[in-house]
Amino acid sequence: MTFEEIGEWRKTHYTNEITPKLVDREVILGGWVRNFRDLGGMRFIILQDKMGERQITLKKGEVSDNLFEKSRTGYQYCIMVKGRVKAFKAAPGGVEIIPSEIKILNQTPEKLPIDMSGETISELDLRLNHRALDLRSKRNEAIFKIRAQLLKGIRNFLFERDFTEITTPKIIGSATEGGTELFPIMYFDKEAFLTQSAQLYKEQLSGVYERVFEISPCFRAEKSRTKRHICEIFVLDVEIAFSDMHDVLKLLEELVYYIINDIREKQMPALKFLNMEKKTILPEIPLERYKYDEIIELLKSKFNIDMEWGEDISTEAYRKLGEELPYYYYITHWPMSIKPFYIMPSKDGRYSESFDLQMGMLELTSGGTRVHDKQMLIDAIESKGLNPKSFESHLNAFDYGMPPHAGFGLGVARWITFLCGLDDIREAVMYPRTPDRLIP
Ligand code: AMO
Repeated sequence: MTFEEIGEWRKTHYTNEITPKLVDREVILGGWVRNFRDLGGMRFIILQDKMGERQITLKKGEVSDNLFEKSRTGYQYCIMVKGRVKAFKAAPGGVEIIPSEIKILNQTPEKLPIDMSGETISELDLRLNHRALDLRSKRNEAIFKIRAQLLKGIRNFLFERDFTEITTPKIIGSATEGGTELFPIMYFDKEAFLTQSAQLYKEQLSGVYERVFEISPCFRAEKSRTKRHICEIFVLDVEIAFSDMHDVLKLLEELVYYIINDIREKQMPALKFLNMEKKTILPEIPLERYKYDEIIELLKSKFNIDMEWGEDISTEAYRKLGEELPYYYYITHWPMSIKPFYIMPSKDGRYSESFDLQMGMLELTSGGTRVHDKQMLIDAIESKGLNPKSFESHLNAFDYGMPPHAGFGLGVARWITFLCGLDDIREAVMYPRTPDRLIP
């Protein structure tokens, strides 16, 4: 088989644009063979592209023998088709294309490494090994349409509210927050790190642009092999000057509402494909707010789980919470002892002006009011056993009129996992990074 060149051919439309309005028009489509059916005198190719699919119909005698022969294509062949649009109610989009020419641009082996027929879902690791192919499945089309809508919706929502999109360095000279393990890298002849969070930069920039956000990768060197953890995460970071945690709680619940509404309005077919149209529904806002102490009491009274005050909530306890509160809710006022140095203590210094946004058992977001007083920040850094010297350049920003500010960080893949009803966070990322996966 020789592979054909595209030559002068250019796509005139995406598949979704081929509607009954175009009947009798000649069009050129390009994409991949999702399915090929041979009924003897009739052959059907389902051609997919990034926007959807359409049926190419060949009837023996109606198309040339040559073309009829050439149409014998395998799963995921890359082809272009020139043909006329014909109305046909039973086909996708209510149309079919009667081809006059087909170009086979690339072939595939007879047996693909994963199921692309849509009849079964191959095992996730196998799919991830062949991700560029796997991403062409209908399931992934739905997941990543929802993800794209979510990212677009976040930007629209925040731009409408006067936020400035910032970009901050991902290569850093010293630890951002302490706590989480960092990935060291070589920066010429010096050691540097991949950033774990945009935290310090977004705080500094809230002192310039007042309302800022960034959607960017952060790197977590945790060897957590769970269905909720990955090593390269994509985080929506938001920071707002002249505000405190309560303003942020309000903004975040409005964002959650806006995004779910937007996805339901614009991506209902994708939600339906994933069987999520009755599960990914609008939350009632304001969301319920529980204090850390109330959660501890609830765990004790309902599930007889004894937690030491000041402990983080265990996975098992979160699981129970997810049964009791299977929706979006906030947990606020965490013990200061388990919060990072930049979080503002409450009036009762054992607590902090901090919160998590939960979806059932899953933590989607953490955030809070920040310390904006330099000396207080230095003391907090020391009290966490860190050295203020490593934060010198950050601390400098606090000499020049740093406003009170508050913000949050939201894990995009965690949210997609929930919105799409996925079992494993790796499905929500095009090329996930985990302790065991660096390729592809
Ligand atoms: P935190 O460390 O809680 O907060 O991260 C923010 C959100 O990112 C997601 N997340 C993860 N998702 C998948 N795999 C992981 N390993 C992982 N780690 C975190 C979670 C989490 O809620 N600087 C603060 C935010 C702030 O205060 O503004 C921070 O990074 O959804």
